[in-house]
Amino acid sequence: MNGKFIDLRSDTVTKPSTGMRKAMYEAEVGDDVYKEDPTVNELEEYVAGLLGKEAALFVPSGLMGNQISLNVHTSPGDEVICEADAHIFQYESGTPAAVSGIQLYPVRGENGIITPDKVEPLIRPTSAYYMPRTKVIEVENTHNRAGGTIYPIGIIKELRQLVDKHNLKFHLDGARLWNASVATGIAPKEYAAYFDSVSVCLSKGLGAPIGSVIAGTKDFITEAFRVRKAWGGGMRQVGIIAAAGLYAVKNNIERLAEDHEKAKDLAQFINGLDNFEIDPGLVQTNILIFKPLRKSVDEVLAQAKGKGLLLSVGTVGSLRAVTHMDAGWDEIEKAKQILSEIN
Ligand code: TLP
Repeated sequence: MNGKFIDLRSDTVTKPSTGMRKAMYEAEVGDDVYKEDPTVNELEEYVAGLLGKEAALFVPSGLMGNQISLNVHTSPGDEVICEADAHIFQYESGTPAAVSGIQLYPVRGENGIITPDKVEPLIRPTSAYYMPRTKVIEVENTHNRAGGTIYPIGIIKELRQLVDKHNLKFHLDGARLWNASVATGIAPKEYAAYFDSVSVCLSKGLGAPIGSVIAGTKDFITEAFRVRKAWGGGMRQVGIIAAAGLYAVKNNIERLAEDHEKAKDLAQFINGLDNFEIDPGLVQTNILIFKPLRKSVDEVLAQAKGKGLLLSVGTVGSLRAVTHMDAGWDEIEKAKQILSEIN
């Protein structure tokens, strides 16, 4: 809860729990620019293990995790294929172009999912020296703007075959990979096995105040470490926040199932109202995207806020609600009441 509000704008709004703060207080620290922070080292090893990768790197944000990964895989003038609603395309401030000198080639997927038949025609022929060079395919699991949809592992496998066929790299924006894993029972490392680099977040549903981790081969991480420093992301006694991340991955993954139940319950309720449109079948994890039928998005946001409920904007013309650990069942019941009063 954000003060008097029921805050469903995002799963980033959670506050560190008492247990998490205790872990932060007690964390052993050192200078991480020298790789001497034992808590950061432990977090990186732990997450590398969860993802079945050789090595990992703690970074301040999901954006930096994605953008360092893309930078390492490319040279200026190269191209990355992604879905049209991908976070790297919609919400990362044009960083691929501004910082790495690369361009994105977005392709519209179905509910955020792109399939090899849509992607392969976009891969530039290596003989076409006058075209950008395709270097990376990027996918997002779960897919934020599509409403937390889960990438079918079969499609990931097929995309990997395409990546190998064309000698590309495969990056996963796994900000909410934990949600996909809990919803399907497919282990994070099973998903991660298909990718050259994976970025996961600690500050979304897991409740840490800050931080993401990227993982890949030792060589990839060595280069990522260099880029992180070059971009001003070298951190010092940062074990104090890595401890929160470690606490989050050790304690808060399994409980995401409850957030998924809350989201499904809320989606069923919204589906029964005549002032909104939602496809409850698309609510597979903790994100709901729904359309107001009688009012504009801005009007609903304002009216809901006036009644104590914070929502955010989804895709064009739609609203977003995200369930998380700081909004329990009571808050979900109150949110339902407020939504039913919006007319
Ligand atoms: N998403 C935020 C906003 O930027 C929209 C949110 O509230 O959902 N990948 C994905 C799939 C994300 O959803 C986000 C954050 C990021 C990357 C970036 O993470 P941060 O905010 O840590 O840079």
